[in-house]
Amino acid sequence: MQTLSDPIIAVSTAPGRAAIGIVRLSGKNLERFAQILLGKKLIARQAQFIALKDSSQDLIDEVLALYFQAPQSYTGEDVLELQGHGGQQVLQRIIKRCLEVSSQLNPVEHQQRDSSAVTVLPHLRLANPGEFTQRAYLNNKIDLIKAESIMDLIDASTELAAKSASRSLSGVFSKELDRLLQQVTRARVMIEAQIDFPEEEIEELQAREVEKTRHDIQEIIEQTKKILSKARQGALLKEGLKTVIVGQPNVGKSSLMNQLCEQDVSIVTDIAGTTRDLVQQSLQIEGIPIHLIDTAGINANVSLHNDVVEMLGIERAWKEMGQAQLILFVHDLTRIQETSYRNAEIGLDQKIKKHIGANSLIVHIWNKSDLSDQNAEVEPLKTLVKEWGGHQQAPLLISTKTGAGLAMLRSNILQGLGWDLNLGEDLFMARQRHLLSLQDLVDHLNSALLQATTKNKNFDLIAEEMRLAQNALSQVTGEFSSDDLLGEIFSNFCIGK
Ligand SMILES: Nc1nc2c(ncn2[C@@H]2O[C@H](COP(=O)(O)OP(=O)(O)OP(=O)(O)O)[C@@H](O)[C@H]2O)c(=O)[nH]1
Ligand SMILES: [Mg+2]
Repeated sequence: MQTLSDPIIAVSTAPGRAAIGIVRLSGKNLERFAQILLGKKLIARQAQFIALKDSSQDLIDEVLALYFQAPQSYTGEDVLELQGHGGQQVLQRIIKRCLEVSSQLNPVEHQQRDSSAVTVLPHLRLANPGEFTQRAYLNNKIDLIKAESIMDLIDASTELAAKSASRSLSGVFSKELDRLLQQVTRARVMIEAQIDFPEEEIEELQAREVEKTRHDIQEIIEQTKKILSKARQGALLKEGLKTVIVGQPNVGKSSLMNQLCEQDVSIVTDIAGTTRDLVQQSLQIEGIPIHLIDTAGINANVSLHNDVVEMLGIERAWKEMGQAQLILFVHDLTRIQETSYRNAEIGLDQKIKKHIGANSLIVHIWNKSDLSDQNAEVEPLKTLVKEWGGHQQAPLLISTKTGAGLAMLRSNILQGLGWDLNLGEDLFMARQRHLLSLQDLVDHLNSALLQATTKNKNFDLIAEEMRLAQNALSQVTGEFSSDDLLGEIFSNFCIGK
């Protein structure tokens, strides 16, 4: 059976042809193993040039060996890095040789470094995805946030994402959370002290203490909210935003898709009902990944003319809308005077609102502004925007033909998301799980505050809320995390990391 105390080995560089490739090993007491494998005693942190040979003394590769002694290593265990040439066959032969040497090692060779006891170590095995980083976490070299940011840094597809991930890795996010944790702990201690004091003795003192605690909790809530808003932007950077373009047939959805992507990804014709299937493409606005989906035009009368393909397309459009964070609802400016068109718009708007998630956002866009007298249109649209609600202050008029209004649309999308461009340099990478725990923290703090404000205060209840608040916070850094969560996080890493 595999355990986390087995020594492990993996190729840590990407597959393919490259100048160098690195094989990495981690485990307890690797020193003797390294000496037998390489025929040389290694000095910690000193690169040594070695001709690595197989059991018949044929050369496998000339490697640079680097040895890191526990606990001063990436994993907190002994780590051996063998830098060979970057061909897959060479690296696999190095691994094969290491496994062979390990399987032949006599248990006596595994004598503990710091005691005379002889322990039989399990044989070297291939590492699971993320297992090096998992060990770094288990050996307290890094917290969970840093472990996650290592993966985010590797995966970062934009400069801003990479910058944010390195800020998380450098500990900016962890430090902010540590500070919060200290504040929560301090407030918790104060409240627990109240439980132990007999009421009659210290009534006046207690009143003062409660006031101070209330003030402290309020401050922690404010702090958490600030961190949450930065974390939200960080999460957006990582996960991107699922955006669906919807509207009646022929309003210009596919034309908008192509304009935003700056590519001809979707077919455009003047025939209503051109788009049937979903067309998907990812793009970036100010470094934020947007996963854009063009859908079939929603035709209220489709069942009347019994077009099966169109019906299936519309079904898919509704399904995507249900999962989207942002809906770009496109309208045709040239048709807003038509009663049947307007009624269909109003019906569609109501249906969309019922269908989408509570936190999803709708942006209304009036297209084909090049064909209409805009000044005449804006006033009635203002009323409509007000009626339809949402964050939009003014009607957004665009022309996918001339490109007019598209810059405005882009900034409208960012504004609607609450994106603060000024936070650019101040961001750290975050994930949905961080947001959920931080929101949990705010909820428990609010409950504690509510209890502390009521007349007949129940200090046990306040203390319990503060305990739950502390737990929520510890879950983010991984101090209290379930094995399932850890398994999920590390299994998403690549092998060798
Ligand atoms: N003048 C003008 N024509 C436009 C504009 N946007 C789209 N069109 C035209 O409107 C027609 C429909 O455009 P599409 O982008 O295919 O519309 P759609 O909403 O995707 O249509 P379906 O897929 O059929 O639902 C095409 O003939 C486009 O050239 C615009 O801004 N100005
Ligand atoms: Mg279309």
